[in-house]
Amino acid sequence: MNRRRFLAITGAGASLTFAGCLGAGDESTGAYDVEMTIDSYRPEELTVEPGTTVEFGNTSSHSHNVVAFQDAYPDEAEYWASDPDGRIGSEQEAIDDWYSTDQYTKLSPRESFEYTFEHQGRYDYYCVPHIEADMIGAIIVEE
Ligand SMILES: [Cu+2]
Repeated sequence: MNRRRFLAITGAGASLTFAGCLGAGDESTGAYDVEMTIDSYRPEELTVEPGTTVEFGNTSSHSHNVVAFQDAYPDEAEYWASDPDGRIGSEQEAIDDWYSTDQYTKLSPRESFEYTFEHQGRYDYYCVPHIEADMIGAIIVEE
């Protein structure tokens, strides 16, 4: 094994160890741009520049998701949700997904997902199982 390869493997191991330190219920690690607590996103509103990748991380002991309100995003943007493979194309599909056996959008404790916000404007989102607890958030993209 050459040295560069060894360093690459060591690096991956180090980040895995770090992720493993994020205990359930630890709600203020600062490890993610937006954290999912037991029933809220923190911060509830986040302002970023165009092209910023935002990482949403579940630091609670409950499962959550991140689902865009239909049409509550800039005209140029596409529908988005916590489904990295892009199988979810509308709010209704996201709701149906949560109540199906697929749950593509589900983020279990200590899981995270990233989304890059390219277009300026406001992106409102919520958590399907916790909408009644007002688990809603917004990403505001501006220069
Ligand atoms: Cu939730």
